[in-house]
Amino acid sequence: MIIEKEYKEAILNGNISLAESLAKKAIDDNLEINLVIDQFSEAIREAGDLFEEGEFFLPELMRSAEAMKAAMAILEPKIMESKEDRFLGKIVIGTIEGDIHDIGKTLVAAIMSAEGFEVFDLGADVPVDKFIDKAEEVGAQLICISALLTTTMVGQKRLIDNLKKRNIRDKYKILIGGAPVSRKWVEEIGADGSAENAVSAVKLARKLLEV
Ligand code: B12
Repeated sequence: MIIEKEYKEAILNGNISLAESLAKKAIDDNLEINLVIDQFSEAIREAGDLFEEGEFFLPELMRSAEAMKAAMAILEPKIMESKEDRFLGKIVIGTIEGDIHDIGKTLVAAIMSAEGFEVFDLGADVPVDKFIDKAEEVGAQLICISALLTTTMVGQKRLIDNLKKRNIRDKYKILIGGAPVSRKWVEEIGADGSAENAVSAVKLARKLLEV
């Protein structure tokens, strides 16, 4: 995907006001919100690549993330404006313990909610059992676990193992996601699926729950 220069500039320079004005302009110009989010997402991934290559240090990555979050704060209410007037089921979502990456998870939650799911967003750094307890409490059908670090994705496995120990694995569909998640990992831990972006996550959720 080609990232438009301005989006790249806003995120890579951690320019919050430029990121905000691009988001506002996108809304004013009636651009397709998902495509705008894709632009910002690609730009932040590029920041991640620069960090990995040692071109960016943590403070720069953090500034990029702040610019991304500022843009998302403007775009997310727009997603909710198109909220469907229907109830498709209940979803518990969060980022796994030890992991504070919440931009992608929040996006998945917003799009699920706009589609008509009731979403219980537990935030980031969520202990495994908190997902399960919440799902039991609200009678959810789907548990969505985000992990962005290779060191925290083991929590996705632990959650499924704990469901099995409590003899309630079959009560829920489990979707996992985040940059390090592969098809192989989905199979290895016995999750029901994964999606590489929020729009495919919603499609898969509807397919799995047959709603
Ligand atoms: C932004 C960012 C940060 C921000 C996070 C801000 C925040 N509040 O979220 C800050 C600067 C704080 C940060 C910190 C760290 N980060 Co960081 N970070 C990133 C970065 C650049 C982008 C992540 C992001 O927001 N992407 C944009 C969103 C829209 O995309 P997404 O998260 O992938 O989500 C989409 C899909 O994955 C999917 N999805 C996501 N969740 C789910 C869940 C389900 C159920 C489903 C179905 C789908 C789904 O849908 C989403 C929407 O389309 C990534 C690079 C990358 N390639 O991912 C590195 C990255 C994840 N970080 C990395 C690292 C190492 C760290 C730190 C450990 C650095 C450090 N030394 O301290 C810390 C971790 C702290 C912690 N304990 O969590 C590494 C991880 C390497 C690894 N293999 O584990 C990466 C890959 C960078 C790199 N290339 O080195 N980070």
